[in-house]
Amino acid sequence: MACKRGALIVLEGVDKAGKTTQCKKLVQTLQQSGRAAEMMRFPDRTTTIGQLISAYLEKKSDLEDHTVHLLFSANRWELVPLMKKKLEQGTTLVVDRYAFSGAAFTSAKPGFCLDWCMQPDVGLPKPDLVMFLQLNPAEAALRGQFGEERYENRTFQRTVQQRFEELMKDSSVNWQVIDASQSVEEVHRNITNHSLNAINVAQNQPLGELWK
Ligand code: NYM
Ligand code: MG
Repeated sequence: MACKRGALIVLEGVDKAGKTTQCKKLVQTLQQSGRAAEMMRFPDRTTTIGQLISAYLEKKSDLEDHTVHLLFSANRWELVPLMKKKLEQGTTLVVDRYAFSGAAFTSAKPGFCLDWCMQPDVGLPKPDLVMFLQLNPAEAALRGQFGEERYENRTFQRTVQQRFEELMKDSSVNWQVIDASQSVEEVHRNITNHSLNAINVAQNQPLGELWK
C-alpha cells in the first residue's frame, strides 16, 4: 500500500505573534508522537534567491518592489519539488509563513492590489491548514521592540493585518484563527489539536493547488 501523505501546515500572522516558537514546538510534539514532521520557513534565506531577499530585508540592498515580490514567490516555487517529495513520503511540513505573507506584505505597499500580489503564487501546493496567530498591536508592543529589518514598524504592520483579514475571507482555504495572546503552552495545545485533525483529513486527500 502506498504510504499516506503528510499534511502541509502553515502558520501566519504579523511579526511578534510567536509563529517561529510555535512551529518549533509543533514539530517537536509531532515527532515525539511518532509522526514524521519537519519545519520549513519562508523566506528560505539559504538559497541564492533567499540571499537576495535577505540582503533586501536587512537593508543591505535595494530592490524594486515588484521585483522583490516576485523573488519571494520564486523562493517558494524553487522549494516546491522538495516539498512535494516530502509530503508524498508521508512527512508533515510545518511552514513558518507562506504565500499569504507574500500577498499581505506587498499589498500593504502603496500602488499594489491584493489580486496582483496573489497571482505569482497561484498553483503552489495548497496548505491543508493555515493557522493565523492573532495578536492585537498593543499586546505585540508588550513583547518588545521591532527589529531593524524592513517592514518592522507599527503603521506598516497595521496595514498588513488588514490585508491578512481580506485573505481570510477566502473560504477555499482552511483558515483557523488562533488567539496568540494566551500562554505559549495554551497556544501550542490549540495548534496541536488543529494540526492532528488536519493530518488525519489530509492523508486521504490529494494535495490541492492554492488559489486555483
Ligand atoms: N515577507 C515574507 C514578505 O514580505 N513576503 C513574503 O513572501 C514572505 C514569506 O519578510 N517581515 C516578509 C515578512 C517578514 C520578513 O520574515 C521576514 P521572517 O519570518 O522574519 O524571516
Ligand atoms: Mg521576523
